[in-house]
Amino acid sequence: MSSPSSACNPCFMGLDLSTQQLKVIVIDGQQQIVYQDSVSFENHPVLAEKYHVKEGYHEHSDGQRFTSPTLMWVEALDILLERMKLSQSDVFSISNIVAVSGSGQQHGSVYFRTGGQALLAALNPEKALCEQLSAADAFAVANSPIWMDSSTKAQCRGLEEAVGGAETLALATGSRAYPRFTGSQIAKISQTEQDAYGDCDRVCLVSSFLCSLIFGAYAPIDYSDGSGMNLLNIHTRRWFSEALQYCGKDLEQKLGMSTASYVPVGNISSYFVQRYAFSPGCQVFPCTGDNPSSLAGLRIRRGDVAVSLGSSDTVFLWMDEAKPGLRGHVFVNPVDADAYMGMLCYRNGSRTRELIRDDRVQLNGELEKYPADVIASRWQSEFTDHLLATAPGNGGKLGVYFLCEEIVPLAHCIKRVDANDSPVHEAFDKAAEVRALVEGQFLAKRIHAKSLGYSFGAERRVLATGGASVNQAVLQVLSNVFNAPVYTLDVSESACLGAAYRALHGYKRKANESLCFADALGDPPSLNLVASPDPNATAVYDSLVERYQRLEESAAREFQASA
Ligand code: XUL
Repeated sequence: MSSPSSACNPCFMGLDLSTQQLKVIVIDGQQQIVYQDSVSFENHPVLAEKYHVKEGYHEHSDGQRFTSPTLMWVEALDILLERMKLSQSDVFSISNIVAVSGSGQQHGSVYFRTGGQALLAALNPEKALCEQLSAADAFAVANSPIWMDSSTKAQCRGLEEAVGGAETLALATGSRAYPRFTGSQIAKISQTEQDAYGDCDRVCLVSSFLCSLIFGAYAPIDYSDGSGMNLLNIHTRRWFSEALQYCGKDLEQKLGMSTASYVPVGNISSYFVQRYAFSPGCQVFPCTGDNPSSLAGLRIRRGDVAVSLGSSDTVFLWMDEAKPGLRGHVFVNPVDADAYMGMLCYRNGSRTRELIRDDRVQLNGELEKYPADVIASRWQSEFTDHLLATAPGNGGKLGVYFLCEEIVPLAHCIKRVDANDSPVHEAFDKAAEVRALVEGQFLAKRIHAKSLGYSFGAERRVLATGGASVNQAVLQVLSNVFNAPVYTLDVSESACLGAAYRALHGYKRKANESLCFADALGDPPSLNLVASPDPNATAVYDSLVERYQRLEESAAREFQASA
């Protein structure tokens, strides 16, 4: 039952357990933010003293293992909620929160020791969560492997072989095997820490772990974050048994159920009701991964492409059909389980753009060190000048600029060709070099989006975010390459906000199960139309697609041959 006040002013809470911090956003029924806070794992004095993490994690001496102390995440939740309790005011009361959801860094895993379920159900509201879970030694693996971990290459090979090859795995689970994906991480623990694996009766994702704490019992893994494990068949939404068999004994029982991201899990744990005065009727909705939750936070709708132009570039695609392959990822869509979400992560983003602009084109080396603040101020003028001095299609000059090792595709080189596809070994002149880079990066996004199953319908929009989205000339190229209008939107903390939006959607679905996310949320926040496609330029890019693809393939083949 909701309290009378929550019935008048219902609020919706989103949590985000990210790599560096735990965040919270509470919105009211009009989607206005009424409360917001975060706890940094590295900088909060209590956490800093106890866990000694740098940027939220421990990097191990082999440079491949990356873990975070699981109890640190629990203690951060204690701190965040304690502060929230003390911050209540006329405009914000915890008792008004009627629904909660969350998001978590993708792929990371948490291992509850057998009996965790009973422990979560019997927590004493007089004591902090961390104190009780620590005293009970609740985790069979004390340090959770996180998404930065790359120590499982052998298990990735084993997993792909066990299911009949990389392509079979990708077709079923949405991605080929990646070291950070949870399947190979679980396999490594089941192979190398047999006692810990045997002692564990529930393997959670970071998202379902957060949800389990709030729910007070083991919570299901949602289909969308579950798609980042190499263990869920994204078409049937059932566990992919061939993969489970390779990754660990009795894994199906240890993973538990999976569910659509908007089906209620149940009411909030009585622990939070008694300790923080949450309403006993407050509903918990499945937590999902940070990238799926960002799709909700950006309110991407059917047919949209979101392009984040940050130090690395990320593309989210709303897709009705999935055609997963050896590049990129397909997840079940977090706001519509009958649809899909495509995701492409490029390592060469703004840093590479800036280095090319500044003639610092060496492979490796400077990329990581190059200071972001030097760069930002010169985004506008110099890039614009170079792009305006050259024409769409760049007179046939094309280039791939993988200054750091790229993942889509796996390649590490610079390659340029002239209009006859003859290799060019020296840099083009500065303006042509900048144009070749920008056009190539956007052609790559278009090509890889299509190969994941994205369909270029008439209604498509491109939503641009991130640092480089301030540059209109860059966005005009994006618009011409995608033959779609480009809008900018200014949403910060999209994953956390997305969790609050998803709580709101789930809550409203109670009255009408067919209510879709877009209808529950109403009109998206104001978008600014910044570029419309020019049909002449678009025709030029249509004619460049195959040539760019060949150039990229030759870079990928070269890399493979040298590996
Ligand atoms: C996505 C990925 C990262 C994490 C970061 O595949 O590994 O974006 O989700 O939190």
